[in-house]
Amino acid sequence: MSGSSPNLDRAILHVDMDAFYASVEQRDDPKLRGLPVIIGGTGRRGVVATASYEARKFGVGSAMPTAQAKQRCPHGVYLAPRMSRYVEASVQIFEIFREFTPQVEGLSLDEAFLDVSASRSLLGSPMKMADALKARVRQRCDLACTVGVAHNKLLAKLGSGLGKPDGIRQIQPDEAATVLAGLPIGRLWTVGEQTAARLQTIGIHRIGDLQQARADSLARVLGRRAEPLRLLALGLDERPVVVGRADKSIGAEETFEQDIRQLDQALAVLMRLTERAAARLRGALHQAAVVQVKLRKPPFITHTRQRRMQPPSASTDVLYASARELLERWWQEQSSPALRLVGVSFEVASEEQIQQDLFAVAPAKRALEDQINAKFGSGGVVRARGLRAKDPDT
Ligand code: TTP
Ligand code: MG
Repeated sequence: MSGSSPNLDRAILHVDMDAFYASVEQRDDPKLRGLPVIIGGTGRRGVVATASYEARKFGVGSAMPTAQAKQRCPHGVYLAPRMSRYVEASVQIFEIFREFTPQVEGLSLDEAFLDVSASRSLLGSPMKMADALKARVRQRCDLACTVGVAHNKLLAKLGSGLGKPDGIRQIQPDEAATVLAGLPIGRLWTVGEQTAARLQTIGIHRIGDLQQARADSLARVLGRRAEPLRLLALGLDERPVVVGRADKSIGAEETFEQDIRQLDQALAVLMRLTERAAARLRGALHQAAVVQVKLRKPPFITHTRQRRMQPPSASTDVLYASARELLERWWQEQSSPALRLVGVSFEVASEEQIQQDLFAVAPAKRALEDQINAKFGSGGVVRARGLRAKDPDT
C-alpha cells in the first residue's frame, strides 16, 4: 500500500438521532408513543420524510410516496413536519455534543461527527463518552440516538448505522475490513448509483468484492478513483473532522395535488417556501452562499437551477429575489410550463465565505472599511485572509 500508514490513534464518534422528526413528535405527544408515526407531506402527492421504528416494520421509510405508505400502514398516524420543533431539538443536541469536544462537524439537523481524541484524558474512553452522551441526550431532550465509535469517520458512521436504534457500536481497526466485506457496494461512502452500476459490470456487488478486486480491472472502470475507493473499502479513511459545517443545506419543498400552470401561483408557493427555509437559516445563525430552486414538471422530470449569493445573505427578500429570477427564467424556457413540485434550498455559507465576501464585494461595507481606515490609519481593518498570510505562525 502506498502513502503513510493509517492513523489508528484518533477517536471519532458519529451520532445520529433515531427516527428524528417522528421521535420529536412522540416525545411532545405521549399518546403517539409506541404507535407507527409517519412524518411527511400529507397531500395526495406527499412524500415521507421519516417514519417511527414502529412504522418501519410495515416497510414504510423516507422518500416513499405517502400514498404508498398509507397502503402499507393504513393504521399509522400521519403528521406534517413541524420544522421549528426539530430545529430547537437540534440546537440542544449540538450543545451536548460540544460538551465532549469543540471538534464537532454537523452533517444535518440530527447527525454529527465528533473528534474526541483530545478529550480522552479528561473524559475517559470513547465508549464511556458515547455512553455519557446518550444519557445526556436522553435526560435533557428525552430523545434516543445511536453512536458509532471508531478511529475514523467512515467506520464511525458505519457503526451508528449498524447500532440503530438506541445503540452504541464500536468498530475496531482489526474488524473493519470484515465488517465492510459483507455490505452491498452502494453502502460505501462516495459510491452512488452510477459507480455501483459500473462496478457491477465487473462482478463487484459487495464491498468485499472491491477489497479483492484486481487493480487493473478496477482502474478500467473507475480510472483515478480506483485506488482511493479500494482504500475506503478496506476501512482506511484519513478525512479530518471539519468543525462547523452543520446544515450544509437548508431547504423546503412542496408537491402539488394538481400541477401548477400559472406563474403567479408558482411564485406564491416559492415565496412561502423561501420564507420558511430562510427562517430556519436564521434560526441556526447561518447565511446562504448559494440559492437553488428545484422544479419538477410532469410526469417526473426534475430540474435544478442555482445561483451564488455574493455576499451571503439570510434575508428573505434578498433570497427570494434570486429564487424568483431562477424560477422565472426556467418558466420562460419551457414550451408549456407546468410544475408538480417546487423546492428552494440554501447552501450554508462557511465563516470564511462570509468574511471574504464582506470585504471583497459588499460596497457599503467596503465604504465603511475605507472610513475606518481613514480614521485609524490604514491597517485598522484588514481582510482575514491578508492577516493570515502575514502571520508566519498560522
Ligand atoms: P435520518 O437521520 O436519515 O433519519 P431518521 O433520523 O429519521 O431515522 P434513523 O436515523 O434512525 O434511521 O434523517 C434525519 C431527519 O431528516 C429525518 O427524521 C427526517 C429528515 N429527512 C427527510 O426529510 N427526508 C429524507 O429523505 C431523509 C432521509 C430524512
Ligand atoms: Mg437520524
